[in-house]
Amino acid sequence: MIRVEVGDITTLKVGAIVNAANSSLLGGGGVDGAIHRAAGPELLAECRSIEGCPTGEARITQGYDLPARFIIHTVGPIWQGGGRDEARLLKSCYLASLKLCLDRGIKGVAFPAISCGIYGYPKQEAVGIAVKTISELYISYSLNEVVFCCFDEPMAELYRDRIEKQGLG
Ligand code: AR6
Repeated sequence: MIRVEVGDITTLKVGAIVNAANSSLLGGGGVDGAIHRAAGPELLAECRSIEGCPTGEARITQGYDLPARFIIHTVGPIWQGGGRDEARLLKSCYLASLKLCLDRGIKGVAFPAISCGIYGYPKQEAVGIAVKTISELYISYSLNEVVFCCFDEPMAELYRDRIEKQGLG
């Protein structure tokens, strides 16, 4: 099942929440900052041991003080006009996250709108990539539940529209 929720992703009790991180994996603003604050300092210690993550890839840590068991940290592309492979890299974030779910037996995952904040990806295009990639693949990656967690209602509306157009609503 795919659902859209409005709220703070750090409060969700799912197998894993996905973090829209930067390649240092050492924290930042936006959803990344919120996740580090809510998970506590042990998260930063584990992230330091990973030594970064390239754009389009993902790494997994424990969830520490979060209700979620795991955190999947993925690094979305910074929007640079569309000619720098941004679409492929954004899709790759979703694929890499799905793969980690499969490897760890995670059945429920929540995604934020990767790259749609500080990284400036046009929202409609990013939502299109997220919904298409996830809806086509989540069942084959053994997931039962995927949540698109949005911070605000207009963003949630973009997801709902897209899900409806895709015939999943
Ligand atoms: N729960 C759910 N969604 C959230 C939350 C939250 N607590 N907080 C923000 N959002 P962004 P990016 C939404 O900027 O564009 C960091 O500094 C937000 O409204 O967090 O991938 C990293 O360290 C937006 O729709 O991530 C990187 O340097 C979406 O999450 C950089 O930002 C993503 O916004 C990554 O930028």
